[in-house]
Amino acid sequence: MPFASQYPRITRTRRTEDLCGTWDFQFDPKAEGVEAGWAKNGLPDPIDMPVPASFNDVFTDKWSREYYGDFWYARRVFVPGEWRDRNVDLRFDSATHRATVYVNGVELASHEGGFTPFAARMNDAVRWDDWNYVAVRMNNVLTEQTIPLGGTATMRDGTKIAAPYFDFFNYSGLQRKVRMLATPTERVEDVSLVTSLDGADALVDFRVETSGSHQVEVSLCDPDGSVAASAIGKAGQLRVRDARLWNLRAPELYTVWVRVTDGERLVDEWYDVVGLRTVEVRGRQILVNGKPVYLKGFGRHEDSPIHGRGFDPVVNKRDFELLKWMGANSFRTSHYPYAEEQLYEADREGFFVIDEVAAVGLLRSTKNFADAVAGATGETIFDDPRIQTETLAAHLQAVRELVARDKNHACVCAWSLFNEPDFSSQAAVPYAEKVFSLCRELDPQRRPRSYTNVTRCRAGIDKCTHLADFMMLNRYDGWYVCGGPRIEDARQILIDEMHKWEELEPDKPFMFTEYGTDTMAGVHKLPSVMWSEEYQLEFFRVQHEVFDMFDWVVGEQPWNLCDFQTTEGIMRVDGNKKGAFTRDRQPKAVAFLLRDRWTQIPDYRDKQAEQR
Ligand code: BDP
Repeated sequence: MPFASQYPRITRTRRTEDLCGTWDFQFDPKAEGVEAGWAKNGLPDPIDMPVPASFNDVFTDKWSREYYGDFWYARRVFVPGEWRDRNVDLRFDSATHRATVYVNGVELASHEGGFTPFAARMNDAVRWDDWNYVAVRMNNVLTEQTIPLGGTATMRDGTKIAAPYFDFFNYSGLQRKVRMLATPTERVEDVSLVTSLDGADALVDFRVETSGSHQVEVSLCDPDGSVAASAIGKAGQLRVRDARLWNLRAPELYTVWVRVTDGERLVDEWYDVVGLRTVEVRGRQILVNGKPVYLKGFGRHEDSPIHGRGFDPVVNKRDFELLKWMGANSFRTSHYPYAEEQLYEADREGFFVIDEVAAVGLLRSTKNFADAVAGATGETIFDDPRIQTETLAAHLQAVRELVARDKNHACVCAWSLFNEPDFSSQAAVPYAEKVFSLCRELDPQRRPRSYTNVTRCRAGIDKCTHLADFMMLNRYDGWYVCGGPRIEDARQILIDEMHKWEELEPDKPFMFTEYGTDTMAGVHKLPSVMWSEEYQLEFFRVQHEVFDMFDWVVGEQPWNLCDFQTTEGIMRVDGNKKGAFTRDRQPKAVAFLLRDRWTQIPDYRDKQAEQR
């Protein structure tokens, strides 16, 4: 598989062609397309489908929205003859959840995993200076051996629908950009940058991989465009004097240029926009550039009406504006890697991103919406041998692709390697160790690693806390536990648990990565009841009072920024309603509460010093 984690750029040696727009589309419920020659002869009965978008919500019939199985995208692409001596690749920013790419009927590449990019090299199949037929066979079925995990429910007439092990709709399709790239055959393949600080200077260690042996030049331009440092060689160190650092909500950005040269001749050139900063966990604090931070923000989803999970720069922009209006400084990419453009935006806005791999659903429970799975058997999911082999392999590959794609982003300050895994059994430990150590090995910046701890694995039950560099808690005391009139019990349960954590993990910072209540915008009640805006306010006040009692709680990210679509069921009213904003991005009362609180809490905050 050609290397695809590098973000596509146009430079003196590289070209890109945008392939977004209208594609042909067809469902293939009998999985007959390959044998019937659809890849070569064309889709027999296609409809128009916009790319990028989830296919689901453009339809007006249920069968199409819920479609679960094989489906195809196709279009014609003109490939210029002057690209003959280049590598010409089709680059898919994502294809959910798996895809096989054909050009003129020739199978070129397959990819598994719906949230990371891949490329298909066209050269061997292409007709130069001519139109070429690109067909993509896709499939959106999830199993216990995929990341994320899911199952299948079969209806009486044999129709299959998704039974995801997670609480978001199984949106599918070509949900992000598709481009054709022309790059030199000898080219920059990979770049890794690691910043350390030396007084007012930044030291940037670099490592470059190329597909040849010509000389490599690396230079760093400051935010004004002047060269701040440069060096020759595939590895080395740049010293940036009086560096302008990337800080939380006060980012400065440099441009790194990587060139391959043959004497006077430029062989290849690629650039990236990067921020210089350090991030580490020290004692019970998370430090950016050596200063303790307090994280304020949300768990989010890539989700909006009609587009589903389709990349939408307008919705993304609105979300960043909402986050800034609230005084937030961070978010978690719950529960899958987000579009690369979102990370570049976070770099530019100075947000601390907890970058999550799509490992959600490693838990057998009805709360996890796993209709396909019987209730608690006493066995945990990690006791299953196929989880320990095939699922682990898929998980490790997802970590590889995530770290390769995102390792140079300044905004990516931590990795979330699981969402709410069932770490209650010892069998989880060797699995989790492998995931944690692979991430450490691959990340040149050695960022802090964690996972979100689920309520059923409260303090003392979870067997993997020793692996996390900091702890992330998802807690719903006051919603799933002791809701409504019992909210004071919920407060006490949470306080008791925090005291227990204090004893068990006295050296780690903690943050809350989920807490919230489903709230129907516009439902009001005095005194409050669950689902009303007043109850959401009451719940948040209680949570914040508890967080403020502990100086080692260094962040709060409620669930969720916005209401979002889920599968149907008795727990959800047209989706999950825990947003501080509605799905169309308008505030509930709690948005004002959070804004009042967060605009008072500085981004850099030494809570321990405050409470001494
Ligand atoms: C947690 C999950 C999240 C759900 C949330 C909820 O991490 O995906 O949407 O609970 O129940 O279990 O709202």
